[in-house]
Amino acid sequence: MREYNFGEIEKKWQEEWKNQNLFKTENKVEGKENYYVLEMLPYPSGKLHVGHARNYTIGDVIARYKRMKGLNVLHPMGWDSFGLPAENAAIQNGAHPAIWTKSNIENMNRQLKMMGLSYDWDREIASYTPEYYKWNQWIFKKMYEKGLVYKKKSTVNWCPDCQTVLANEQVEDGMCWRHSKTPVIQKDLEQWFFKITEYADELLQGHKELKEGWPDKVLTMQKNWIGKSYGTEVNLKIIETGENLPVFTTRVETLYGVTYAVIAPEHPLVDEILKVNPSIKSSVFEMKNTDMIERTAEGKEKTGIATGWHVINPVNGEEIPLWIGDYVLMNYGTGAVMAVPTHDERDFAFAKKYNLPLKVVINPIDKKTKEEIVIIPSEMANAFVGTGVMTNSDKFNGISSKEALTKIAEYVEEKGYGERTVKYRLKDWGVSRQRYWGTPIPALYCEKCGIVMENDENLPVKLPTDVEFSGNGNPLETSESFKHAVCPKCGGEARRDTDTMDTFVDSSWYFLRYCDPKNTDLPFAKDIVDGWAPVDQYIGGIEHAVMHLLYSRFFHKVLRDMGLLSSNEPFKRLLTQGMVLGPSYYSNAENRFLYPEDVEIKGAQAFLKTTGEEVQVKVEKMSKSKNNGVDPEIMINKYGADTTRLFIMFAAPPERELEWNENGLAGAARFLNKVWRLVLENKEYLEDKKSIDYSKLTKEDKALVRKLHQTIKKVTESIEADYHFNTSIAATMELLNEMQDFRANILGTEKETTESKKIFREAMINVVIMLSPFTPHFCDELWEEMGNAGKLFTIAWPIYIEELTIADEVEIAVQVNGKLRGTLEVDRSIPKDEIEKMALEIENVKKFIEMKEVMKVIVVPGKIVNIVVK
Ligand code: ANZ
Ligand code: ZN
Ligand code: ZN
Repeated sequence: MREYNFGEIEKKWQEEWKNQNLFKTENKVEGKENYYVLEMLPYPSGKLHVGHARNYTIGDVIARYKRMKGLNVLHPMGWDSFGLPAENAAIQNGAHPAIWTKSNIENMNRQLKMMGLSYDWDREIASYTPEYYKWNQWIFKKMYEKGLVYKKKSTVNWCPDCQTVLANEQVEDGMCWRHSKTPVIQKDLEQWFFKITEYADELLQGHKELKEGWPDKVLTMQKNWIGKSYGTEVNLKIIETGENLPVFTTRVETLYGVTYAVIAPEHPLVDEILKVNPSIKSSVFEMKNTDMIERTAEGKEKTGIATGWHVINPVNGEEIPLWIGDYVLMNYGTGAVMAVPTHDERDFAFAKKYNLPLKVVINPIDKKTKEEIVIIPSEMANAFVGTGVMTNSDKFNGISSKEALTKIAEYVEEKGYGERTVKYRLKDWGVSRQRYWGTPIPALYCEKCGIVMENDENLPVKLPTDVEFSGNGNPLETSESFKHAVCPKCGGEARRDTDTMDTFVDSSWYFLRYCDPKNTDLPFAKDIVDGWAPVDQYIGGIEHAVMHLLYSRFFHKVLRDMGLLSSNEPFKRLLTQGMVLGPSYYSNAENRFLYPEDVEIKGAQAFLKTTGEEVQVKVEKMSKSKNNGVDPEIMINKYGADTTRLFIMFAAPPERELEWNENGLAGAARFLNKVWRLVLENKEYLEDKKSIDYSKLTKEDKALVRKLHQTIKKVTESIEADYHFNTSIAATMELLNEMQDFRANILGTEKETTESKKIFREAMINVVIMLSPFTPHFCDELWEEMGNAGKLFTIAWPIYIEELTIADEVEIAVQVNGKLRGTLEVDRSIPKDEIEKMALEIENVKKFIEMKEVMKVIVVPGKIVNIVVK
């Protein structure tokens, strides 16, 4: 018998599948329903990591399974290939980002092919190609025409030495990543924004449609991110100017307790104040330059500046001081708050620090006595944030604070002091990036016409090649050919926008482009996309719960409103895969993470080979810094793609964490070898191809038939219910054990019948078919060994017969007047009257019916016999 040589087999089938164009998908196939399965497209960093391997294996198993279930499956792959790392590489070693990116894609493409994934490579897309980014520009323009794109000033990180904008990840401890001694400052620049806030409510409402198919935790994260708040905007009159200062509060019932007001350092009023009171200029400047992450960190001490100005609380006419505070954010609410230190933690801390007055307006109620507990402000150690009874609030005294929330809001509206509003935490999406490796923004600036979008026929606006990657400034600004352009409107001279788009734009609609990847007239044709969208099953990491998954939903809705497609949501079902964990080894003596090859493992302990020191072992998320990652390519070379895939699928359900261990891989390899031998050593049983005569089965035959059908059922149901592939594989392993027993104890013995052989053949066939989504090369090879043509990818998934999953022998309870008097072990096929006769013959039953009249006998087949006597 020949050995299972995975290297040879995997290469052979990968070529065969490619030559036959097996995974090519038509947009429409008569009589087949479309099914779209998609894995999040990777950033081409250069090498596949184990998280990718897991993600794509999950997707591939689903794609293959659905195809075998008779669906027309779309399963594409592409490259999220714009972004910072390519540009950094260009700055550091001079290679053009395109060259770096292209070679990374080539390597990862080769690695993906090693895994035997069923992608339709004809639909491959890469976002860095002009054929793709042309449509980013086209969509940007359409959004601009619809008023969904606009420009406004916004704060960015700026390195004075690089003379350039830095991404958050390029700021390290407040310093520039390239200039460790240069503090990063905050600078206001005109930036492009997408008006995602216009869809805030629909993005929230849309959760109803996703409730079934998306994990709760992702919906919750999106809900918090959108952050809908019902509140009231109250106008405080500024004494110095006579103008109104609107503040947003969700707790208007505390309005009588306001003792000061605070505005954000970016608030437009600050400039006016500085004109009159320039002495606070430098403190304001300092406050503004602390980066947002630090400013809003929880538990951070709040900083304030007294402006010397005052505002009036409209409900009681009190004059209260106006402050500038770092805990107030300009881009939420109105950028100004009414402070109630007695009932808000942040205000309390601020008031204590700056000695501002406290005024209690809500007193708690004692739970037992139901009496009001009067709070003494000077004795407060914390703010009282609960509900209670109103005090110090004029005509609202004595009512509950819950009731006051509505009453005071109504009063404020009635008096014209303000009105009730809804605010969202969600902010408009800033898409301008001052860098090269992205989609150029198709805008121009003309002296005469102002901002003008490039004409459609001039799209794409291509990235120029005459640029310098010096690390200083935006490389696009070094290209004269790019900067100088013709105004699309008046034909005069115009300056091209040198910003490029956030790469999240690329990934917000790529799943639609796969449907119609070669379209040159439109991003995609409506009828084709409507045939596929929404994606039936999307698979990716939880780290994309908010931005990518929210931006894509926004784009989908915008494109729908432009009439380009019909569905409301991009992804019907979402699976967020768990992390891959591996053991890390940490040496206290050397104060570093060790490489696995430097440690010796003895049971649960590990020792540094060179010194014998016992080192710490921890199972944690694989990462470069902990030296605990595995390289999927090395695993595939060592064990084969099929074994690697099988291990990944068997070790944990897809949404859970997966602990990588080589023993598990070895176990998967052993199992495949067992299947291999079983098939190759028993080919003789494949000869009789006649169908099974189920009336001629022995008890042992029946047991194997039952196990087979139970297994098909289990495997199918585990896949259907949340893709619990580990259960599917475990069930197949059990079946294999029974087959081995059957082979040893029945076949070739006097117990063997013609039917036994046919049953064994049927089991062999089904094992190979059911394993094929997991280990496709291996199974195609066995399938060929078994004398079949055609690839398993195109074979129908087996169907189980419910009847055959149930044991023939059933236990029936026999009752006399409702009391259990005996049991019967009978074949399920025995008719009712037979069972009745047998029940009446049981010795113990006889005792209870002796001398009595049998009124009636109720037989519930397979369950119970009740004899009613008088
Ligand atoms: C007075 C008050 C009294 C408040 C009280 C709370 C408790 P959510 O629920 O998250 O929407 N706030 C408003 N705008 C702000 C801004 N730009 N920066 C920082 N804080 C701001 O939060 C709304 C509450 O957060 C508002 O209600 C306001 O403080 C504060 F006992 O107003 B509240
Ligand atoms: Zn710098
Ligand atoms: Zn012009």
